[in-house]
Amino acid sequence: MKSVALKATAVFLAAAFWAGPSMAAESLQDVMKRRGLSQQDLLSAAKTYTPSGKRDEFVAFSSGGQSGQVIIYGIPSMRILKYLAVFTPEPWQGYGYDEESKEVLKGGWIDGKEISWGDTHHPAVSETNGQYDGQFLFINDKANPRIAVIDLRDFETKQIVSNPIFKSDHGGAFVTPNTEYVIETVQYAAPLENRKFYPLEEFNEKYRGGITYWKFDRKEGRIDAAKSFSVELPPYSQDLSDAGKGPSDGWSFTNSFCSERYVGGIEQGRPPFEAGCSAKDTDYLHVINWKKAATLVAQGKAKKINGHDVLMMDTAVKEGILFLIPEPKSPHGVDVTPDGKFLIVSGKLDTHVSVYSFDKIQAAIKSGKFESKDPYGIPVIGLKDALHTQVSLGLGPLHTQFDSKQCVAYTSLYVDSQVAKWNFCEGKVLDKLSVHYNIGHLMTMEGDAADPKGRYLVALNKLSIDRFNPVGPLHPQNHQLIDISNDKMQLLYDMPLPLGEPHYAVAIEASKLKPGVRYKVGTNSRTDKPHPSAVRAGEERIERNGNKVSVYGTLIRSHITPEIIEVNVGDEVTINLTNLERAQDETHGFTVSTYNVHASVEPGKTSSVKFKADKEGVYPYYCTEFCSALHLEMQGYLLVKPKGWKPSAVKKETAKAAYTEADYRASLKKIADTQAVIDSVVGFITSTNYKDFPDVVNMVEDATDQLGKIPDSKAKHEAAAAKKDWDQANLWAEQVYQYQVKAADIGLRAKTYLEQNGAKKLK
Ligand code: RUQ
Ligand code: CUA
Repeated sequence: MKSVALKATAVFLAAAFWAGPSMAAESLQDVMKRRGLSQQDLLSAAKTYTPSGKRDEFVAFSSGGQSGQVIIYGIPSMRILKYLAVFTPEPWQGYGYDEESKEVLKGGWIDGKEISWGDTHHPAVSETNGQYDGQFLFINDKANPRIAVIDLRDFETKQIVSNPIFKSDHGGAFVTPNTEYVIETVQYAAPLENRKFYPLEEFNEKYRGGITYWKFDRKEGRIDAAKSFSVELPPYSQDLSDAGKGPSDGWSFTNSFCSERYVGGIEQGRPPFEAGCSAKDTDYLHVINWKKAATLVAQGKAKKINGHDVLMMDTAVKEGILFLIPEPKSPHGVDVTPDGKFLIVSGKLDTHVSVYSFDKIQAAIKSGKFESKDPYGIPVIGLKDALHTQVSLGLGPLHTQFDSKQCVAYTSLYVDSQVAKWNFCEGKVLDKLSVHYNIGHLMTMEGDAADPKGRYLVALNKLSIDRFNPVGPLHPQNHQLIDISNDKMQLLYDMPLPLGEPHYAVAIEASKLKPGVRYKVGTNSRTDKPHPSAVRAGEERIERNGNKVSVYGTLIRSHITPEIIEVNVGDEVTINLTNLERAQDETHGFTVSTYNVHASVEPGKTSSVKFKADKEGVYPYYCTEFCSALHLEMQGYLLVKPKGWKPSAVKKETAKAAYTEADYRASLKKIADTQAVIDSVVGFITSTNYKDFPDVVNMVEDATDQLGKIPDSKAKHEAAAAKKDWDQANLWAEQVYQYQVKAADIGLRAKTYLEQNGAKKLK
């Protein structure tokens, strides 16, 4: 009896110690009750919860809408991993605040003017044989027709190209099955010549749509504008596109709306655009043989407009590469099935999705069976002659994505706020799930590739209304995660996305992404080439050339070299900094107070900031990433001297001795103790097969670097001590300790890494 009571007391004490005085550990039932959770909630939680240290199966790239950026998150955890800077300056990444990224943004200037935002809509991952290869990401800017190229080796934007003939775009970016071309389609028709005015009365004659095929040079990792071309199209508000694959490879498909060519004019008593642009029952699906178009351009059959090759409509018709097919009603988007045999188009004002057969389209073209010509002479294939089937799904069908299961597709229903699961081969509905609210795009895993991965679907809802804690009249968007691995869809999770309106997203198997963790020392990350102003340790210097001052410096825990930069007011200052770290995640940031510059300098990278020192004074500069225990001390001074300033004006005052011999002895003791820790860590590391772990080898090199700096400082503190200069002796001893601390820090990281990654003991 007594012993039971004692035991109970011990348990109680332990519980009080660990969980606080009031409660013992909660059971699952307790938590369910306390938080009002159902069994279904628990099941959903189990399907999304990703324990600390575990990673996601898929990585999603979402357009960041008006933020001009890309949002990257993991699936199924829905944890945001990065806001990737694309069209808009972004301070954390130094994007638009260092010289290298300013060059990238400059590629997107239009008519010599800076454009500092973008309306991103459709991201696309590069493909090989129609399958996501994880090498590059492309995304468009609808407002200012542009395409950006992002390299997935370092997740940085490398290039922005602006469309030479469009004034807006929408249907980009879409890639051909081997990323030969990146497709960008116009949205609102306008004259193709730049800075050319025609009144709206001449809309039908002078305004044009079009589609641009940007040539992608995979080896360079850049779009080659000189080898890119466009096809002129009627002023039909071309919308989204998709490239054919498998049997339909070599063709691309673009839907359109407002083929009424209505020009609005509510002010003049005419019905508004929305009425005029949806008056007809059908618009046109554009069918284009891009492979043949490329050959025609190579043969010189294009016309130069604004210096860019454009295949004109009459040539395209004459050469038989451009066809139209009616599509009902106010269509939006076109999606090619994974097998490349069918194209699916939804009409926003129709309850149907229309499934077109590529075989039937080809048969009609071959036999010359057309129902009419449009006003521009383009042959129109009859809807009946091209249709495989039509399926009634619900109100406001928009976009379609595919499952890993044969013939299974998912379509968003904007008005119904539902996802419809259906079979496009047999034309029947399989399941429906309500979402909240007004779904636009939807995305399945690699769901527009030749080999979709199934598993999850994300509904990109336009409105979140009351789903989240209110944050004022402007609401976040809502991405809802849905489990599609079973017959019935199951809603798992709501994720607010608070950065612009994400339009489309793509998700790739995480295992296909293999980004680096550091650059080769001295790399300009925006050109992928060695930076001409990179220096190694010991080569740091400041050069003056007239009123231009160039600083060649380095960053390594925990100092910036140089620590003092003196310039004259009016000088143009360029500070180039190379991060010498090899350890993963040892990024240093850099800024100079009040000069509006910032750089994010990841291991190995060289970045430069440039500014005119146009005001005299003292401006601290510092590292902006909390990189080490001595991060706050990673600092320096920019001294901007006034005109005519003379150093003799300063009265030198020697500081009084602050340290004693006892302080020095204490420092030596501290050094000896720290060395013991280092020795034991080194002993552990070298007793394992650490050389099999490249990350650890890098950390060891890094630590050895730090330790290698000790003898110099040691000689200095010993020399000062011999002269009984206790101030100097102490300060240099302290520097030895700083090197030790950094080495020990990396050493401990390496040790933990080895322990967690199954390193083996050497005999
Ligand atoms: S859009 S909600 Cu810009 Cu892709 Cu269809
Ligand atoms: Cu480097 Cu903080």
